[in-house]
Amino acid sequence: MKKEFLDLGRQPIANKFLKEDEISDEFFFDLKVVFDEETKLVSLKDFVKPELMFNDEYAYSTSLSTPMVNHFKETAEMLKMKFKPKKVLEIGSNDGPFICNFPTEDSICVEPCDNFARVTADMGYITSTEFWTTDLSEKIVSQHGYIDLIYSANCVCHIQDLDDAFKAVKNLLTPGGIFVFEDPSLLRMLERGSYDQIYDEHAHIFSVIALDNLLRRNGLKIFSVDNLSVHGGSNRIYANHIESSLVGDSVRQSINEEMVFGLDQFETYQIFADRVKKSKEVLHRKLSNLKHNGKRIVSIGATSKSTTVFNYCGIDSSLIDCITDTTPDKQGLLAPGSHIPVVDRESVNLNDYDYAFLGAWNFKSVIANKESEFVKNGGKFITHVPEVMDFS
Ligand code: JHZ
Repeated sequence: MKKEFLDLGRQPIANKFLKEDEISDEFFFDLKVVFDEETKLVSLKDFVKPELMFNDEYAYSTSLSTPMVNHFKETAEMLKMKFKPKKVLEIGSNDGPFICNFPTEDSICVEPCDNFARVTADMGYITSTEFWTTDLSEKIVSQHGYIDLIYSANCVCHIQDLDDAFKAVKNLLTPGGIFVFEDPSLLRMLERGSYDQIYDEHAHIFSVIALDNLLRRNGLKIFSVDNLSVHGGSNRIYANHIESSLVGDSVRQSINEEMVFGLDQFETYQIFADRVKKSKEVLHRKLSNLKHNGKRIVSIGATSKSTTVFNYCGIDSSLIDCITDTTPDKQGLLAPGSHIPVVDRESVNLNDYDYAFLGAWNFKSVIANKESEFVKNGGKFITHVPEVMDFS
């Protein structure tokens, strides 16, 4: 049975930045979150049609983020060294920062956002633009054979039908093959109060407990877990066929840590929901008071996460003048739902502002280093993670 614990209100497509004339047709849905008593999986109550989110206008380009490019290079090198894969497939390859570390002739990309699929196809990789399903995995087996490393980052949690997705992996893996995927950690989200990990694309936020249940019922099992710091705390899961005997200590440790926190109990989520409601009130009050006292506020990073925060907390351009973002495809457009203008960082003098809200709080230290001049001149950052606060 699925039990609802959190209502984040009416929300738009988190990565659909708008032109002025698109405002009147903007799509909104109810962002509610449920806990499944049987599998312990946390998911959105109502999913958004994948085509509305993942299409040829998808704005999030991984290659524009230097820390993430480095992360994927290191990950690829580590996997090559440890597992020596001959054939690799990536689910949700975006613009290729992971797959570019593997030879074109032995690697396959799956990427339904056409704008990014074209990038990896131009790099020479076979790229399917279909969503990841058992049908697609059967086609790949018949055309290209079995795969010994299936990798995916920040994409499995986007897949609504996980049973089908995991069956598709099972179909395609060689008997000794491995499935490695990383997504935001539910435990870190609950610890940090980072409810903004929840938005349309994140159909689920994973605990290791829930993944173990779901993978096992589809003939796979987890043999190792790495806790990562990226994206505000993620888990990298290593899975293989259920028949293989290996299960490392990291799996038991992660599950144990989650059990101690209570991730298998509905009450834990009710406590989290109360914290989220309080965070909303405090953030709105803080920004309103600052504005009332004549302070100017900018936001840094037009993230999917900030779409959730701004729409849930009722923050718009009456409180925040603009959002700076390094992604050219977001600049000159309006942020989803809040309609706060997104501008190039270079077009803004941060010294004109008193406060900068961290939409990309996961890059807090990178941004604080880059913007040390702003702090020297008396500027302060605001974040809502783990609590609403300002700092310099
Ligand atoms: P970032 C995306 O979420 C979407 P988002 C997706 N659904 C997902 O799962 C996660 O990633 C993993 C900008 N920026 O990485 C660049 C600056 O402007 O937190 C990006 O637009 N200045 C696939 O959108 C954004 O902030 C800077 O100095 O929440 C960061 O987005 C830096 C460092 C970034 O992901």
